[in-house]
Amino acid sequence: MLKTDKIYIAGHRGMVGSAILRKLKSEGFSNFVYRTSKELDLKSQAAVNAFFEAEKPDHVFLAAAKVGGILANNIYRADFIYENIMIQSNVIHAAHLNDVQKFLFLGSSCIYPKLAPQPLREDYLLTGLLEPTNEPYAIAKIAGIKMCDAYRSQYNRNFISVMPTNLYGPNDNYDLNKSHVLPALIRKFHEAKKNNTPEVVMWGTGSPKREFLHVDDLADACYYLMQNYNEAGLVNIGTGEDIAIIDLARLIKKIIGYQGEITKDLTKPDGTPRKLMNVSKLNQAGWTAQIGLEEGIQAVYDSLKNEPWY
Ligand code: GFB
Repeated sequence: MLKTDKIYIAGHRGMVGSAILRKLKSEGFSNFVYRTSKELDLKSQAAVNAFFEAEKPDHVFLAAAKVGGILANNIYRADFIYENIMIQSNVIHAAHLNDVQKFLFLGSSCIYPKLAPQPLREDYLLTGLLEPTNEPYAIAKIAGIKMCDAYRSQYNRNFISVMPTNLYGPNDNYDLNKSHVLPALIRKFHEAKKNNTPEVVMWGTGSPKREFLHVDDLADACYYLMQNYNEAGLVNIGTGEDIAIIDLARLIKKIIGYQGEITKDLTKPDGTPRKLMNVSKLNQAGWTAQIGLEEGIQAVYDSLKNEPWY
């Protein structure tokens, strides 16, 4: 990417999109185009085509998506498959019609089979059944990967797909019904400490393991791959280490200084038992994550004073 190239970040106000924007600005880029979801409905093919024809971006980061935690994925199944397939299909196709030089598609670690061997290698994709709670979302993201590869094959488009692990960081979602586990537990422990509540309720058994990557590390990896990766297939982005949910809860409890108990709500799903990414492909390409989990969570917690619930 040249500093003069026009860069479109779809989803620039979300946790991932805003991190990519921060990273590119820090690298000296300034020729950006972006629209809020009110200004441009990415589910509308006509609106997306008109936007691309008018703006003709050189590079595109597709960070706009319908996202959420295990409960939201399991409840809003139709929304997760419809909205994500519409958004990605419209943006990928418009990128082709308007000769975008390079396109980065963001997927998720939930695309891999529920019981695939760990750590997850990129070639485990489509080798087994998916985790039921997020299958609609996973199917949409798998379709996006395959679409990027199909446009590379038929039209020689340089559209790449990256698969981040579970993410956290600035501009995360703290709605307890829609969020992922890490922001949810930060809010739960903070509110329990503030209100002197005797216990914090953790969903499920706490035995599933998850890998957590700070979104600034993700943005750094996306920048690196946009500059250096030009192949079909997908690239995992993660830290290469995971933690049991119960141990994550204890870590967040310690960071926030909550003294009460952790109890388990076994009516909530555990989801996939583990989804640790094999990041050797990325590491061999020269990139490794820099932000440790405890320091990352502390930094996020220290930045939350303006949240309405804080
Ligand atoms: O982060 P999370 O919602 O999504 O849940 P997944 C991870 C684990 O944390 C599950 C447990 O075992 C949850 O039961 N958990 C414990 C909690 N307490 C809580 C809580 O208060 N809130 C939440 N949300 N979880 C998502 C996929 O799966 O991963 C998405 O559904 C996406 O599609 C995302 O792929 C990265 O990691 O299980």
